[in-house]
Amino acid sequence: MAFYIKEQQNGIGEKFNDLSTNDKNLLNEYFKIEKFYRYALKEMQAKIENLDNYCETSFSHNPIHHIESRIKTPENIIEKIHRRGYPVTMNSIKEYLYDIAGMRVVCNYINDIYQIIDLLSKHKDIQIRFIKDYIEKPKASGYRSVHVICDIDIYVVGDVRVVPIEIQFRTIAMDMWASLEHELRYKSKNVYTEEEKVNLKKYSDDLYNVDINMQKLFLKKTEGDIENDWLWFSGRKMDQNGL
Ligand code: 0O2
Repeated sequence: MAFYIKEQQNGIGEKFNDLSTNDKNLLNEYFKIEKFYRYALKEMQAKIENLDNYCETSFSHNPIHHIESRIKTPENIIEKIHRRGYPVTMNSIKEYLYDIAGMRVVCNYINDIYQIIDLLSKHKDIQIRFIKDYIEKPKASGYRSVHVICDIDIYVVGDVRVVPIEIQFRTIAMDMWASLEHELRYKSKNVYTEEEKVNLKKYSDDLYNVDINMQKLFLKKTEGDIENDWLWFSGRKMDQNGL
């Protein structure tokens, strides 16, 4: 079977030798549209960077610390389709896999996360499908982030493509915990005792308390300054902790 030529040139074609013919056919089809996920990530990154720059020039505050992005690997696409029991078809990729294009936006303060989400939701070429708020309701592991699953319109030579993206919003502290825990436990086969699980969750809770206290300090120190306008910019009303 003629496997996708770019993959062969990159020397990773062999990685797929163990896949069934159905899986290989699906990946061949998927590779034809993979570029749209990359375009979507670039467009989204530009939008979020522009928002950050606007906030810097208008309010002397950068809500965003840094941005990372990735395209889900072909192996993980196939793995997720099988794990979820979806038919091995392009339709499953288009209808059910929202996280092929994945972006991580690491913010300075918790409040920045919600402000940026509110501002993004006002873009006419972005449609939010749903939000999973793991800050309001952390996972049992202690994982905290807000996942925004949205569609972005991509204009390609006279055509409009609607491409889904999963954006994970977190603070620096949440990112620190999630990155280490991702290696240590989430994606590892290591076995954890109850005590170790409780400790990992406690470290996440401790970091959350630091986030809240840093947020309070930021609010106190910018009270009455022009920077404080940032807190009301998207029209979001916050409680006295700035959340
Ligand atoms: P990676 O390597 O980060 O890309 P599913 O995607 O099927 O696993 P679901 O319900 O669609 O699950 O998504 P969920 O659980 O809302 O979010 C999945 C993503 O959130 C993961 O992506 C992780 O990035 C992150 N995540 C969720 N739970 C945890 C956790 O307990 N610890 C850490 N460190 N990260 C978590 P991927 O694709 O599984 O992995």
